[in-house]
Amino acid sequence: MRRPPPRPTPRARRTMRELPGAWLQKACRLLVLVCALHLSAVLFYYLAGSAPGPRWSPEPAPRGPAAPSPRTAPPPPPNASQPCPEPSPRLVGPLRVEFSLTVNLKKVEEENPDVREGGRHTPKDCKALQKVAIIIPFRNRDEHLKYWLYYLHPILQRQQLDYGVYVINQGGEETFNRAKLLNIGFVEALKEYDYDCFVFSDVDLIPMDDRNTYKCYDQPRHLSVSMDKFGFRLPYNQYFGGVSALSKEQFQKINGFPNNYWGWGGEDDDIYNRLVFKGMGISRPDAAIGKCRMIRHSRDNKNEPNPQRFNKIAHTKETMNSDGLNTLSYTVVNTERFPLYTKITVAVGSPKS
Ligand SMILES: [Mn+2]
Repeated sequence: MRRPPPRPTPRARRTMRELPGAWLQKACRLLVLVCALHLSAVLFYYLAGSAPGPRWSPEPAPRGPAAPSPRTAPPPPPNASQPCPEPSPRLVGPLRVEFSLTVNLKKVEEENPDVREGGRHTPKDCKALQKVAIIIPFRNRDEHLKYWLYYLHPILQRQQLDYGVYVINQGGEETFNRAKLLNIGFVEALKEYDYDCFVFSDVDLIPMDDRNTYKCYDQPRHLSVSMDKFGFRLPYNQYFGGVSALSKEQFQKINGFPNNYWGWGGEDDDIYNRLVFKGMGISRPDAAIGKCRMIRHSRDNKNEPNPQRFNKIAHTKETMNSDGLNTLSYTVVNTERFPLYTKITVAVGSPKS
């Protein structure tokens, strides 16, 4: 059985008759009251210096290992004679890396006041554990270099390294020769400072975690172990391309890198072979810390895949003692000292010479 709908009470009937004017007025008054209450609460917390909810911060909150808050751990007094602690307490862990922003080098200079002319930096508070020359083989990649400088200078300073940035620019129009440029960087950097470690980095690779320290280890180090380009994994176990670090001794032990790989590919495998033939192994960070991004680009002119590379890699053992540091010949065309890097333009010859 269906019950008849309840009849409105007298009070309800009256309210309905007053609608809409009076009812709306009541609702508005209530709304204003709530707003005023909210505003005064916000004002109170703001003045008390602890606004509820997340506070805006100019930098992404550091994740990863504890970056000591200045309140709990005051920085030690500057003492440049004390060795820097290991790992650096200034590291923040994973970093956001993207290439959509526009980099203004003037601004990067201002943001890195402790980088000296030529792209040099020495920690103030402690004595760096290593003197690191960063060697970047280069030609016509100024846009990529801007990103590299923007991201790497802050990272390298947090890693508390005594470092210098050397961009080795291949002059002329001959086919690109990455490994020879790296050899030249080694020799030229040593003319300037007593470096004990050399990081060889492509200009388009940015680490995504500052715990991936750009320094040398007991064994030659491969740093770019999980690149976005390869789905954040090693393309193959012997891969030694991208970013690597060798101490002065390790580099000299293998007679440097080959000078005869013209065009793209193979030189990194030759370097790997050299290390193995001299009884060394590869040291690597774990896959999470070793993540890095490569700036997307099309293949450069005059850097076509080298068709001879497979044949050459097969003969590293016979060629490594007669092709390398001991046969390196080139001419420096120009040395320019910019605020954030030193650019050395060189003539490297041609495949036939
Ligand atoms: Mn690339």
